[in-house]
Amino acid sequence: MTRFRKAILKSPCPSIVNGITTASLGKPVFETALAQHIKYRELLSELGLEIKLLEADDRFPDSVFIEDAALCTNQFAVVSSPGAESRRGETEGFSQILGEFFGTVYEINLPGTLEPGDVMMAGSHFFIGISDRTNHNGADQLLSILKKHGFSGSKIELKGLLHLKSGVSYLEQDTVVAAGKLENHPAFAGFRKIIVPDNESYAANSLWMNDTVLVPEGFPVTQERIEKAGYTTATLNMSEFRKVDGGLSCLSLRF
Ligand code: CIR
Repeated sequence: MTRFRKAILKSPCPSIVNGITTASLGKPVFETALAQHIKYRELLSELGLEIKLLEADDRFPDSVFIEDAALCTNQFAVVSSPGAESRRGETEGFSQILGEFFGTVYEINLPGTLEPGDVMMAGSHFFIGISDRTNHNGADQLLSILKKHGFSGSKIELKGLLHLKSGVSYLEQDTVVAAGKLENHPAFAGFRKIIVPDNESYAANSLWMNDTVLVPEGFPVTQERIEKAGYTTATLNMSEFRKVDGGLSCLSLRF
């Protein structure tokens, strides 16, 4: 089973109010986002992770969603190639930052795009969503890196989802929590499934963190189903990040 020891986070910046969004929940309040980010960081520390916190970068409204800038595995890291134009510069300096932790750091290069919100690691297999942000070229670059390290991967075409992990998350123990069309997707046929009701679809982005599953606050049915499946849960208020389409996994790189 995967166990995480470290996480890299990036503080939210005041320009988060201009983050890309499809939600109609209003603009995030920066101070509240900051307070929620601190709670997230404290919870990860309580769960035993050593945290490296990167400074906020107001040039990039979505840069708090650091998950999309890199993919970290137990053997290597990959600097991503964001598909959203306004996010392209977010990966600047990441080879060096990741080099502090990893002996091998790869890069995905244009015209390939890959946002790791589209990458779901399930043991030694990586599911890669093909979305508006991740194209086949980017996914193929990642697949060949994975192969070199003895990992496998497969692509999943997405419709109507920002990222793969907006609709499904791997909770270890051969279990996924899934919403909407992904519930019955053949790619997940072999997994135990925890189904997210339609009105709680945001909670499909729940996050396995060693012995605890983080669930966004306010999604009681999903939380109860995750607990019934045998997990301990903890909740975090994600209201401000949700306003700009961000979920729990987006706020950290874990390894
Ligand atoms: C975006 O649209 O790129 C951001 N507003 C939200 C990114 C969410 N990231 C993720 O799911 N990994």
